Amino acid sequence: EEFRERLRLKQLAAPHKTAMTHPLWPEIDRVTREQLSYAQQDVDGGIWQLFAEEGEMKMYRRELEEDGLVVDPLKAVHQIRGASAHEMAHHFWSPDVRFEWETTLEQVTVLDRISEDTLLFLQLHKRVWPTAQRDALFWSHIREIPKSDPANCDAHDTWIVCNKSSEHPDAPNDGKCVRVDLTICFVCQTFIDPPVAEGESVSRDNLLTKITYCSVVNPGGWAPASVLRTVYKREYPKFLKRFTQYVIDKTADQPIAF
Ligand code: 6CM
Repeated sequence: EEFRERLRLKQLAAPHKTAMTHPLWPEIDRVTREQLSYAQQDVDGGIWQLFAEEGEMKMYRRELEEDGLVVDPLKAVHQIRGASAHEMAHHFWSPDVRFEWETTLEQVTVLDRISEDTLLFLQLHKRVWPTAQRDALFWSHIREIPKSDPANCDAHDTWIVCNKSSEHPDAPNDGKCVRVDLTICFVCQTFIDPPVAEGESVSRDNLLTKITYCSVVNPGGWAPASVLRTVYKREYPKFLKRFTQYVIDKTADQPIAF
């Protein structure tokens, strides 16, 4: 009796510090690794079509339809100065600041805290005329890639946020809203550039962060291809520019968080 009580208390007092003991963990771990390797593949293979370019930011897509719905995979690369990979990834992941940069949202609910680094989100997005309103239910996991991992290459550090559609009994897909199916990753690597001399400290002027953003979104129900492609073409560049500038401004006078 006492053992059971202690065990329960232990589970309550020390919930998953990492997501490793959660039933979703095998999927979270597998998809995050897959997305990291997908993000690191070159875009110069000929299958990617450049559709937006501004400064260092380049956005590519592949036209793809499934059952008549546009699911165009998107891959964007960008480079910014003045903020670290961890700062970029943290602000992309954290629900606390989402409304400060995300403009397509009406409502965000954190349905579950799977662990310190993994949340389950329900997001209600703005309606895009003339289609039905969409929502998205997904887990969102943030992690640093160990320095020893070959995926780090010559970077100072590497961080990833991976978002993947999921399910939860509190928000069944009951048809009241059209639910999108998404797989999204946001990968950032800090480079110390220009390098600092031995014994000198790194300032924000030495931070060069490379960003890769990949997304595949199935709209989940009828939506005219031309409307979707027009919205994506406008909204994705807007998102990446706005988001990166937001983090640069927000962190400018703070100590660097690696
Ligand atoms: O990745 C982005 N945002 C993350 C945090 O919100 C998260 C979001 C995924 C949503 C994926 C798109 C769902 C499509 C719903 C309809 C779009 C409405 C546009 C309304 C325009 C007024 O991963 C950035 C997502 C940037 C989307 C363009």
